[in-house]
Amino acid sequence: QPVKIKNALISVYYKDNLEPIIHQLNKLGVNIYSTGGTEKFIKDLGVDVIPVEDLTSYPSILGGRVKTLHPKVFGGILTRRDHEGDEAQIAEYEIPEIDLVIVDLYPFEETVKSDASEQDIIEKIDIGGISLIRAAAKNHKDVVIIASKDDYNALNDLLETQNGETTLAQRKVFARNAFNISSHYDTAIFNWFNKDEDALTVFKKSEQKAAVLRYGENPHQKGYFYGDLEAMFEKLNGKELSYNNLVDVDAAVALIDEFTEPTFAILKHTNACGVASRPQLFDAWNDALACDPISAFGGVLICNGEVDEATASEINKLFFEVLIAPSYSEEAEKVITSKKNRIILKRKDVLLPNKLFKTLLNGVIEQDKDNTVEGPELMKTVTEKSPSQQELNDLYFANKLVKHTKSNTIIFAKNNTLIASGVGQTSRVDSLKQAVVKAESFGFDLKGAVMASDAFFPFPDCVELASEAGVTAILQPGGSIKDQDSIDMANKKGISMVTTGVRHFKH
Ligand code: 93A
Repeated sequence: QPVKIKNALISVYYKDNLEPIIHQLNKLGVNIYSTGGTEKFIKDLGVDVIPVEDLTSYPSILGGRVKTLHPKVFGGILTRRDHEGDEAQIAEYEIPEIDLVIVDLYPFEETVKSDASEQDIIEKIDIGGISLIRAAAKNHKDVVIIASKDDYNALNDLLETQNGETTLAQRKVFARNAFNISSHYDTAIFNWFNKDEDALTVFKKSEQKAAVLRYGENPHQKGYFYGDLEAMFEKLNGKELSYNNLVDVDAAVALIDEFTEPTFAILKHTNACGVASRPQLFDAWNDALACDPISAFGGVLICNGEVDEATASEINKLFFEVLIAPSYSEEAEKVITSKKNRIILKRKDVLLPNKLFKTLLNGVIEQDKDNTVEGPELMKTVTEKSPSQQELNDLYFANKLVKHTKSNTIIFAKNNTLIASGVGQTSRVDSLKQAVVKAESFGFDLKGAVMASDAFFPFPDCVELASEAGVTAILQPGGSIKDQDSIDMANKKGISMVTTGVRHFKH
């Protein structure tokens, strides 16, 4: 149904482009109600305007915080024109029906961008204006809402061509635009409140004991830990664990728990740069370190058995960040706690959660931990040649490492020792090349080494390069449409390959 505009309420922050509309409304004989600055602007154009204070019988109070928030204003906007009860009340309280509302909100986003003070920003949270927009848009059946300058031209055209009348379809489009404006406006306010730390964090902090970390991943980022470190570790020595320490300690714990035989691992940035399993931890330490003594500098060290004095003395020669072990002999503890900054943790036996969470976009993703690692019984030989018992053992060892190393991952192992790895490269063949270069630079002979890959080979190039480097057995999940090409290459090179059917991405 066409509605003819009789009464308008105009309250705009920026007055530009409003003039032609005022003249049109004036020509159509529309009564104009308006707020302080807007009222003055209209009066200065020589057009009659009624101050909203005359309607409400209240002045603008609290420095302008309350100027249109009044039943005489909102009653006039929200009243249902064909509703008996509404009509009776409107008449009883002498409320004029307002059928056009024009608002330009306080410029909140602009104020935030201008580096204003917090108080100035808060003052720019529009209350009355946003309420006018919501009310008029809700009642678009009878009311035209213009909530932004973008709709001025459309309104002007309608006033000119339709003699002050609008159709329901037109009013509905204006209402839709209005809610676009109001939702965007509230999102901007939310984003400003949310900029330092999200509300959830504040809530959690009051509920749980959160450890305030020195900083996050970098010194300009704040960091917190929610959890109970004391339940997991007894700290024998050293400074507070940093954000990055915690991330590495988490990776170290997950890795070492793959092993039952005495094992030492050295991690940097969550990836292992040295791992060895030996009957004696002393040997495991020395052989783990030999894998890449350069990367080991400043690393996180972990083992799964008691550290004795001889091992502690060896470890003590290295500069490291954190050492984690289930126990230390009395003499070992004395040796290893002699330097004040090194963090020495005694790990307690606690069950860890089986879920992983990560924030991303505007939410959180959750997944189960990767809880499987395929041993020899789950490896399927796909080549003419089968791996030897030693190779099977080494493939198992390498598969454990693959699972805990950032994709794309290539692991070279020999005699229960990590020889070299290629980590986090964007192509698998680059990871492989990185591993070959690393192995060679630390003097390892890859002859007889095994190779494990976290995901399938899309092309036979990895198999070819590995065999040329000396690798004699390969483990991969399989599942590429070109698996056969890689198998053919292994056969051609006279080496063995097993598939596990299980991929171990870690992104
Ligand atoms: O402070 S408010 O939230 N309180 C109100 O009651 C109110 N009514 C309109 N701000 C309010 N407005 C806003 O005032 C409008 O959204 C517009 O941005 C501005 C226009 O003020 P003036 O006409 O005095 O320049």
